[in-house]
Amino acid sequence: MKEPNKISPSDITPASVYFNRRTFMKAGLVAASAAATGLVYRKLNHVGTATVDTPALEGLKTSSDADAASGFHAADAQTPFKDITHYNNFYEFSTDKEAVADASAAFMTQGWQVSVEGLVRKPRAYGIDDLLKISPPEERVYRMRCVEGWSMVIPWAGFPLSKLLAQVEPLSGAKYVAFESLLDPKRMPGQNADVLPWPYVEGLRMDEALHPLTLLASGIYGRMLPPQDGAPIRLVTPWKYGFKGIKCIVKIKLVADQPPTTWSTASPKEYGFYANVNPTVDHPRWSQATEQRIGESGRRPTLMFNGYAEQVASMYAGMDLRANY
Ligand SMILES: Nc1nc2c(c(=O)[nH]1)N[C@H]1C(S)=C(S)[C@@H](COP(=O)(O)O)O[C@H]1N2
Ligand SMILES: [Mo]
Repeated sequence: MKEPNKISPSDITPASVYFNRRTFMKAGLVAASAAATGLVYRKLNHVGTATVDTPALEGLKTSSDADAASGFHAADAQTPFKDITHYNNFYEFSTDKEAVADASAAFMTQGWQVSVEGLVRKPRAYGIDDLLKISPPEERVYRMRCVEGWSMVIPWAGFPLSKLLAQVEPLSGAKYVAFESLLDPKRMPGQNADVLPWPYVEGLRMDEALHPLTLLASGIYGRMLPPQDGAPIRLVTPWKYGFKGIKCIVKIKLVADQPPTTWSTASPKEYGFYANVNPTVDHPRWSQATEQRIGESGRRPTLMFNGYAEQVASMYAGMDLRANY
């Protein structure tokens, strides 16, 4: 999903290629697949060089089938930890999904602060430890559908954004929540390239921000988030395309007007503010009707609101979802 005129085929690995390579590896056909294309050979040498070893989260409240009705626990098979942490979109580090893990491995989050400000009664700069103490981590197993047409099932750990917003007490004029990622080109080398405007920014309407599915995530698979997945804190909105899930958040601002978002600024005809998963509204350059679930062969149908219609559809009643893509 790079800006159209900046796409370089050499640094993109389509999900199908990635999947096929993993299959080849499992089948012991590494040499055969490597011989087939130079691209695959180059990539193969890269896979698995980064280690991921973050501390376990304390006091995690695990989810179960009983949480399925609320959407908190998808029954789908969970994507392996290895794939969640080695197939990443995180342009601050690299536009090559498989290079992000290595490129971000040394990223430090000590002393992290998140400023919560704007139209609130009690603005506050939270140290990350205080922020995480707002509520014990809860496991949420969510489907994640990237706008590019691949998907995963991720066991996140985090707490509802609504709990943080309750602490700062929104004023009645607050209609949207604007999020901002860290801006620090020294620590995020991808920010030295103008592939996107920096810092990465995102936004939600207030009712979306307060929805119980909306998570501030600090972990996956019961461990603290590794850098490539957005440490120390990132947003997760499972009924929206993955790019809404802004990583490495440093600012949360409550505002009156719809805030700018990175992808809709970079390519407004292709990416909108809402970004609700919708199999009937195609991307201008590809269909959104189906998706490649990482680890599966073949494509599966994409579900309206990514399968969360029961929980979220009422928020968009009467809205033209084709105009508000
Ligand atoms: N700051 C920031 N957040 C980001 C991105 C990014 O490039 N920078 N990429 C987005 C996209 S396109 C996706 S699909 C998800 C990927 O999250 P994951 O790598 O943890 O699976 O992160 C989103 N959040
Ligand atoms: Mo994405």
